[in-house]
Amino acid sequence: MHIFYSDAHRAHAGQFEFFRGEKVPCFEKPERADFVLKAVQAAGIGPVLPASEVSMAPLSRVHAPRYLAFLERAWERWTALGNRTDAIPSVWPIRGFRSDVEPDNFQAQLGMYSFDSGTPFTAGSWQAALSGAQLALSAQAHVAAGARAAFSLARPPGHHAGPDFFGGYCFINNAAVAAQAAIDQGAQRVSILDVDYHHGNGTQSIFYDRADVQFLSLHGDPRTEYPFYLGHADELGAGAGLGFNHNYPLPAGCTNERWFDALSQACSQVQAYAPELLIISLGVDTYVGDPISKFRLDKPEYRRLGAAIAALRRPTLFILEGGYAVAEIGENVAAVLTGFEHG
Ligand code: OKP
Ligand code: ZN
Repeated sequence: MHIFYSDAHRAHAGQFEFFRGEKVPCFEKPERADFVLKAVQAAGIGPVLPASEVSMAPLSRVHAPRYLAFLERAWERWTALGNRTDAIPSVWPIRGFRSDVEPDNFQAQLGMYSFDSGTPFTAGSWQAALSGAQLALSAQAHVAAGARAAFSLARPPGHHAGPDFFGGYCFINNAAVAAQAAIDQGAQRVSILDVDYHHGNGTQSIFYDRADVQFLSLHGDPRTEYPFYLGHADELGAGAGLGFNHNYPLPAGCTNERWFDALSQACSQVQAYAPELLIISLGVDTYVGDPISKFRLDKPEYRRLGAAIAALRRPTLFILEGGYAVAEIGENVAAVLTGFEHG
């Protein structure tokens, strides 16, 4: 399958994040993409192509225009205030505050458009995120033109980014943008299957009241795992979207068989929905060696995952999300794609 890739991701390189009150190096770093690129090339997955000329219109159909406008200008405004470090939010309008009035203060706006302090906004964050969306759209266009599958290899990831907020290392929801593009081109049903360790709260929020995009996520139980405030099994969708949202929260320590049991439940739902396009939010932070996650999937399971996805027999778009065991994420991503190609 074709791999869509650009070096533009390198421009997003946070200086640090907070971990239990300490400044630690960012887990979501450029080397992640380097290892994935090297591994998919070594595995002979397919040609590596740059982004094609695609309409970016789907962006403002999944994200609020004022949110995108804020991100586009954020670095320039932040540095004009005399700052040299990454911009990190420190105040948020939670319950009881107003969200209809946008404050003028930059830090207050940064808080309005985010949900955590772990997602540094840097000099190149907007350009890198935009490039990731363009790669996802290029991969979508390739599948729409008849390819069985494509892989968008980009960072930062996207599945925590919602209609008007960033967080969880994500700014633009690449999977949602690609799904919207397919819908805009005439598709009636798109499924997004999120296998990242963390719940795809942004994707869920974007499509929660819609029947044209089915969302399914296997993830660490939000009672104990980030992003904590969404991802429970009783979140089934709302209004026209009721019945099209499926969460599979799993306990810390979850091993191969339990995870694959949940996957097969999700796959049955995909089969029943019969989507014209299947998008995989491909995070490999379910790996036993991942430094920030608590599932225990072993290496051979990634090939098995690829084969299970292939068995759904749908045009398939793989979008890179998380995975922080830097040396192994490449091998595990390549194993999923290999399992798919041979499945
Ligand atoms: C992004 B993706 C680690 C705390 C967790 C946020 C995790 C975001 C994961 N210091 N911080 O879903 O892989
Ligand atoms: Zn994750």
